[in-house]
Amino acid sequence: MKIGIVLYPTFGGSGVVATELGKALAEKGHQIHFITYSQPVRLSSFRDNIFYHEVVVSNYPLFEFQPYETELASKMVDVVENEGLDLLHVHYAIPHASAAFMAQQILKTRGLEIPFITTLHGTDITLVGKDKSFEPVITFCINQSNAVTAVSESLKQDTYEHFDTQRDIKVIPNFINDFIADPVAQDMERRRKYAQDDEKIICHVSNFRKVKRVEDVVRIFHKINQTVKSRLLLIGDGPERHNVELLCRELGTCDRVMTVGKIRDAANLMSVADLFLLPSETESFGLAALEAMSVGVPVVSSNTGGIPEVNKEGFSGYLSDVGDIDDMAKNGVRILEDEATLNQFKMQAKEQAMKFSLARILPEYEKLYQEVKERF
Ligand code: GMT
Repeated sequence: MKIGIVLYPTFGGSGVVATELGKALAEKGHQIHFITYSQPVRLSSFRDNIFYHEVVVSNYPLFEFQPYETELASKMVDVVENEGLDLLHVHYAIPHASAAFMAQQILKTRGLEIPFITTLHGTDITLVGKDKSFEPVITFCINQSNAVTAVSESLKQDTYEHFDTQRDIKVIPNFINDFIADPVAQDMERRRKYAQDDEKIICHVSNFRKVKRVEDVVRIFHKINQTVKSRLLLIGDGPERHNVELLCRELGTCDRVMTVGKIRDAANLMSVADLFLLPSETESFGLAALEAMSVGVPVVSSNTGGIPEVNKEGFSGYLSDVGDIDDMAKNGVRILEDEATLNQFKMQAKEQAMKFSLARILPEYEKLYQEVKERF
């Protein structure tokens, strides 16, 4: 099939999933056309069957706000017409689904019919979606999409709760392509760049937004470090970084905390870690936790949103109430305290992640594409 994928090209989970999905589909022989405003971060090199169409927004002085949605819809029309696409798959409701709807209507007037599938990723429903000013557009987009998917059962329920829709929402979880071969064996030389042999490495990856509660990460680490000598590896960047650095200074932990900023291949670096922390306020899925598990890193997380569908209590890690720093620290120590327990959790983390392997999830998308195409 010829598929147009519309996404946010950034480090965020929705962009990562959309890009990895496109790459995997291209490898299976589908022709993939990414449509977005800059090259997706996970699309680093040229590959067969992959095309990238950049949406350029004009900077006309009249526009106080640049009309991205209009430019995006126009680009979709252009790509569908000239590349002969079979369907559009948009990741994130706004403005991608609304632009897809507009493109679909424009194409109809030109004698072309194309279905679009919307994948809901979370913040479009749980955070942005709760902002009532977006509600009419999101409800409309959900109802007008030719198929809707959500990345977790929890997100599906949230969608029904916040929006006036009865339509069928198919849950297709996020996935992982690469798994570490042996979760227990660590590259000691590489590990020594971050910690001494008698120290554990605790890790967190996010966009450092409020919702991630990165200050909780620092506090949990600080408590664990009082029992188990460890280092904290922070990957990513965002609005809370400064506050996090201030907190490290206040707690006197700066010399044990490394903030490496945004990196393309976080999972590769995460493989040096022994524990991943994800204490988020809300999380529709928690792709970062799944990535950690895929490289054999157990997870201590909050029990909110879709996280319990990914992180299994007492198996791949532990879950606590949002903000319960003491419980999370206690669970971290439980995992890290002795080598046998840690190694068992590492193996189990990988085992749990394998339930979300690309090989399992990709056919679900392909089946949906076929169904939508036939139905349309
Ligand atoms: O977490 C973010 O702030 C980024 C956001 C995004 O839109 O990329 O992530 C959301 O989608 C990811 C991929 O499906 C999920 O793994 C994240 O849980 C979800 N974030 C939230 O729900 C806060």
